[in-house]
Amino acid sequence: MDVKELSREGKLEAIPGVGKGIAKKVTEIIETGTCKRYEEMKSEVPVDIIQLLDIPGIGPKTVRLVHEQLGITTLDELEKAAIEHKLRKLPRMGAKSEEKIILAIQRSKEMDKRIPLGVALPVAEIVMKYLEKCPYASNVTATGSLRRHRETVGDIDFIATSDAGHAEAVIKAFGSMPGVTEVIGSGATKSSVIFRNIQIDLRIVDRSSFGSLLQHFTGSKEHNIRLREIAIKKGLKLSEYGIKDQKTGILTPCGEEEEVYQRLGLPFIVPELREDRGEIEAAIAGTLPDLVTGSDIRGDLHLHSIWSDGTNSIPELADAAMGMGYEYLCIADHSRSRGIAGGLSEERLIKQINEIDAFNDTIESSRGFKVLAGSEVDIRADGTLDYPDHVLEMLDIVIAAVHSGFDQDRRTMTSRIVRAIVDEHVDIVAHPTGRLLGERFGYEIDIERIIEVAGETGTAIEINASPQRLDLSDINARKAKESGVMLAIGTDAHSIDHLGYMEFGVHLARRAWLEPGDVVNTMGIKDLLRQIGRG
Ligand code: DGT
Ligand code: CA
Ligand code: CA
Repeated sequence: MDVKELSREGKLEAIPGVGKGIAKKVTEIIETGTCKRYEEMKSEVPVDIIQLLDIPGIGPKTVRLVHEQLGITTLDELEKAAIEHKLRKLPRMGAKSEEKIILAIQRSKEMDKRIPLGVALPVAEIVMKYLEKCPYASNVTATGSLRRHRETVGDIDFIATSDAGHAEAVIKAFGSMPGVTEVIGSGATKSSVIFRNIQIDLRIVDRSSFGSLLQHFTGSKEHNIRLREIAIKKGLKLSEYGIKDQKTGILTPCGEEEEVYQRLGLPFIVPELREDRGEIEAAIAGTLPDLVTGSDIRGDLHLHSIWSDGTNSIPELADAAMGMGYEYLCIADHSRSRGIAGGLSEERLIKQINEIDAFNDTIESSRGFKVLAGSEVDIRADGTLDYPDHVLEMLDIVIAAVHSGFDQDRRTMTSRIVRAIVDEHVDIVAHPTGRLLGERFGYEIDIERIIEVAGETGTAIEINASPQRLDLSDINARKAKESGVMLAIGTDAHSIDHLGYMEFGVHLARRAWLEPGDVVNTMGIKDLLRQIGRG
């Protein structure tokens, strides 16, 4: 139910965790758009100080301390004070906390520089459409880290071809694209601009060397350096212009990207693998993985409906999933402690399970599609689960996840999650690091230990495909695979529009070297339930 309605009816206190005090403030915010106490506090505290709270390890007490004692109001001031060892002299602070703060600020600054793929992709699409309409521009292609589907990108790199003598016209059109706020640099065949706060690079080449430039600009730099070494051993020189025979001095441009690999005696390596993480060795040995693709995915395992904080009904979600060619989906609404996210009480969950059963009866025979009754069960601060065993046993799939108490230390957080994983009811552990790209680093956790225990208990680990999370990361998902742990890709969709996030999850899985057999939702429903659920 809507919070506004609850407030009108005076029922806010029915939400777990909401008492008189909070209820009064919520009603005040609904009625006036703000809250008096908040406004009072805001006027007492400098605006900038709020951003200090975003730094992990810095709580309100520390902010108050550094503000009162040292007059610090900005991140830069805090960093400076830490570097000058002024913090360690404050009560309850020491050299260690000072170091932690410096590191956290540096990580936060680094994070501000990189753009989550989910933010960059729609921007790249706008630029792509514009360039494709430019006279004289052909083969417009996004390259760089975006083409490799890295979780975050530093900038967006485009290449295109143009008819001889017309490159400059394309470069000019690029610089005058509506929305460009700055032209950083511009030459005859290349240009860099700022568009929607993102740097966009463009390089124009002749059609004859398109493949060479595409390969070069796709990177990564580390992958390219390795390729150049291989070329040198063969008496060749690889560059963005082509491959030069060192003996004859003849440069042969590659029109297609495949030719670059071919001429180096290698099989084609897909962009997602080009990070120098063993792909060159695997290519030489002929052991490149047969990566999972979007069409291998037979269902989505993590969806929210209107029963908790989603915006679509179960039939609507099922309809959309069938439209995508899926065979099943798993409804995983929040559990009872997640009051703010509309978490389901035991009674409501049981009611939902019954409705899912009834719904399956209506569609099963006709279309062979199945809605699985799952739950995204909160892992409470002590590692226990948010529903009693007899309720968990009624579910097809139990997904366990942490949503609170992020400030627990590494050991506490790890043993908290481990306790949930060893619970026999838990089938999948979701977004294990809790990171939000561009917003929040994951909490401290011993991911190797989590993977080890998941392996021992046959628990799958989720790849959360929401572009905000992409958690596990590619590196950790690969570690999981190498430890024999199965991965479950779920979109964490809160509306039918989010079902398309599966693509992000699949690309991440490919960057993690996953093959169809490593991903539980490439299985048919029977195998899936036998593998992880109650089959
Ligand atoms: P990013 O933008 O930080 O997310 O990462 P990339 O990989 O898109 O890097 P970027 O935009 O600096 O350069 C695009 C590609 O150009 C890069 O992936 C490989 C190539 N490249 C750039 N610098 C070098 C270099 O110094 N040597 C070689 N071999 N290739 C380079
Ligand atoms: Ca780039
Ligand atoms: Ca670039």
